[in-house]
Amino acid sequence: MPKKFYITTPIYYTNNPPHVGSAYTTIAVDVLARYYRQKGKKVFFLTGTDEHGEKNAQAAKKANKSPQEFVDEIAKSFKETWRALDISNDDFIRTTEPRHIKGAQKFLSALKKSGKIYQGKYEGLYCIGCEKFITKKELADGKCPDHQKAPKKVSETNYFFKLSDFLDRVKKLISHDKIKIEPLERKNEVLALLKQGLEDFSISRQKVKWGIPLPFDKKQISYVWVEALVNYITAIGYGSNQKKFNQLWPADLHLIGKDILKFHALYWPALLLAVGLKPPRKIFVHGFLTADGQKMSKTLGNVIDPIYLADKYGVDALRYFLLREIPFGQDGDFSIKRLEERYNADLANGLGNLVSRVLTLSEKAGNFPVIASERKRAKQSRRKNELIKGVKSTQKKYKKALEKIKFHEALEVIWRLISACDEFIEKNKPWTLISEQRTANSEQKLKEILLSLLLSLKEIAVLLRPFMPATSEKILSQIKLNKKTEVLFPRL
Ligand code: ME8
Repeated sequence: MPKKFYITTPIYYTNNPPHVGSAYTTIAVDVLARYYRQKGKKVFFLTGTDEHGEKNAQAAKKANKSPQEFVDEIAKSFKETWRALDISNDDFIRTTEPRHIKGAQKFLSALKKSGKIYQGKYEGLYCIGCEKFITKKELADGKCPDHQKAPKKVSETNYFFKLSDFLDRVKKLISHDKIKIEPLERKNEVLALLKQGLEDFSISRQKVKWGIPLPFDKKQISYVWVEALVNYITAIGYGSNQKKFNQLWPADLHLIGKDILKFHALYWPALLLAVGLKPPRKIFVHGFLTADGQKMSKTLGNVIDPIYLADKYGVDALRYFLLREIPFGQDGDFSIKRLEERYNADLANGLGNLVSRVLTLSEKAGNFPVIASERKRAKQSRRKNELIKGVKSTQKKYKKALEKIKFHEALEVIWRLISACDEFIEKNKPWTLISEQRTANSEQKLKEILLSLLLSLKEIAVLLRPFMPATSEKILSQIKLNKKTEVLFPRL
């Protein structure tokens, strides 16, 4: 039985259509999903939309639409964008779907049954942009630093979750990497939060209407964050398909941005433990794409439409750029200038040039077919020639980088092989062998050179497949290597 690999993106708010920030996380998860599928794992890749709560309701009001009508439109634009960006998700959960509502209510009932819910009065501040209760300490100049807006004062009777009862257990799980939080500095950040101490949090809202009613008190609706986190289990059958749920839970990886770390690393495991479910295995946290140093966000209005970028530069160029430019985990400025520079240097002059060079050479040499009988010879040349030796070490380094979720390193390794191919061409000057009157010897040498280049190119295309699926297919179809030659290299 192949091993399952359940991987998720956050579910995005439907107050606005997708932007390059949400595309960033989704493309990253897509690359991992494609990589692990290629490795033979039974991948389940989930994404979706977070449609309830004040933030979405306010956006609908502003657009003069009913909340349902509004979120239907935005959810559609998310689905269309992910199709356009070649995202290979296995499911798309919307929190307004019956399967989610049913599962969320089951979860809320289980939480109540656990005895860890109590009624209390909340008085304090709330940032609608974050959909979270916020303390004065977290503000900068009286405003939420992420949304540049003053929070509103809230005073209402809510239900609270006894978070404090679970913090010791959660701390142990995180310290011992039973819930692995990466990169390390994020794990330390969570441990520091735990050291500071955390207050119980409210799981319901009294004055908000757009949401899921609490099964034990219909006058209140579920706090949007509790409901949103639960998507990771309702989508795989919690409350509707127990068998599927048992097969897929716990999640192998939640990939998120650093803005929602506390919810995923602390609240979510505690909520799961309260109802007797396992916590997720791993949470990987990436940084922010910034514009002139400031977080790109829909609320701040400094975002770029990923479809515009894909139309202008190509889907694969966008996918490549986002994961190559900024070391994954860190913040980094998104700039069109850099995208264009990388497009020209890495894609047009690097990869594109190598493909056309090798194809032209091979055509000029008479396109001798790379047939199965060449395998033996290629095996011999593998022992001799540096280029083929380099392919093996490229594979190893690539695998290591991707499994540590270091996309930029994996891509760097591929581009080193591209440079090695260029150097190999310069060194061996196959064109001199093409133009010469060919002897049996020179013909043999030419074949070996071209075969090494074609095989390296094939490997480059295979390694690029998760990142740039269409480009990879195009290269593979252009070089048309005989299927049998594939066994020369161990599969990934
Ligand atoms: O927080 N740079 O939804 P959201 C990098 N609904 N990534 C970015 C980004 C940026 N500038 N802007 C957004 C929510 N993202 C909740 C999540 S999950 C149970 C509920 C990405 O629409 C990044 O992954 O605000 C971030 O964590 C996420 O979008 C926030 O999306």
